Amino acid sequence: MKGARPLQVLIVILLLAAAALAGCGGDSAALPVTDTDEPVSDLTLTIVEDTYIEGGSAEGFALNKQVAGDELRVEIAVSGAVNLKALMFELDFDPALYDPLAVEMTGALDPSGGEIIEQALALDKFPGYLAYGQLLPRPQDRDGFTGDAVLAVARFALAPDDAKATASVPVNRRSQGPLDWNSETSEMSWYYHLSGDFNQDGYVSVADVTPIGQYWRESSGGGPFPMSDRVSQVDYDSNGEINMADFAGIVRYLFTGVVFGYRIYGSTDAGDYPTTNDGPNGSGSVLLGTVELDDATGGGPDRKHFTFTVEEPIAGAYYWVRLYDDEGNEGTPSTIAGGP
Ligand SMILES: [Ca+2]
Ligand SMILES: [Ca+2]
Repeated sequence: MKGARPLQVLIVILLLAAAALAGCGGDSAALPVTDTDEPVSDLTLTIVEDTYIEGGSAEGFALNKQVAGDELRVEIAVSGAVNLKALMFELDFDPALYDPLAVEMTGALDPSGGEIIEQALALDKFPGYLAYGQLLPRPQDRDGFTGDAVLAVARFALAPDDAKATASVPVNRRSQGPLDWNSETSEMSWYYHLSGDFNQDGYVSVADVTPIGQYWRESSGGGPFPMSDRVSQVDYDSNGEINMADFAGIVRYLFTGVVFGYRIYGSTDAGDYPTTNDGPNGSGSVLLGTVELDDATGGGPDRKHFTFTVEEPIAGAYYWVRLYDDEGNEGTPSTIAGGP
């Protein structure tokens, strides 16, 4: 169903698709479909790789679209699923035509009626883009869905919006981490801090829903998790438990990142440390080197960790590191370390 075809042709196709799904376990109720002269342009569905977490697979995914009054209803259907434990997708659409209202799961992913984690991401600052994830809690410990079903329904108002924004390096306070300086070895070290980037790939996206599911309901037993443990990165609000509240990190910082790594700065004057998270380094600061995200130790079950050795340290100098992106923009600095 590509291009702006006459709507009546489209509706016939949609009804056929809905009928086929109804016989295959899809449980979504049919909405009354009304004629309209509004053009219906395509939505582009991208299935995110984490859909296939823990051995899940599927033959295919399809969008089934219906226009009902001034609302567009889009079913996301899977066919030939085997042991499927998640559905994560991105939808790109023309924001001049569609304004997202909601995405709702059908419950089909768990036929036993158990809990399903879900999160929809459609933000005013990123028009034309919607991301959504649902997954079974702790997918590593259980079986998934097998068969054909409608897994989610997205609803859009037929309404205008603005242009899509681009990704940016983090400049938020929550992305600030502590920097350690060892004056004996002239080595600095720090843990990865990019708020919302729970899978530590340098970018906040719908795939960051997955670690929440993997650590679902995990508790520290009191207080924050140890910073060396990856779960501390997933615990957005640092309350020592992984739950719904931690989705806020993805919602708040969606598209933050595209991070290359860290730039390492030094100065003999503490006044060169940036005064704001997006502010410049002082004129006396020196770029000592860079560390790429891929240079980290850790990853997997551990929080990413970085080290940098200063070749010719100056006694009493101050140090800090900053994330930077592919355009050279610099983000939130670490805390300042060193000094007399
Ligand atoms: Ca990420
Ligand atoms: Ca938490």
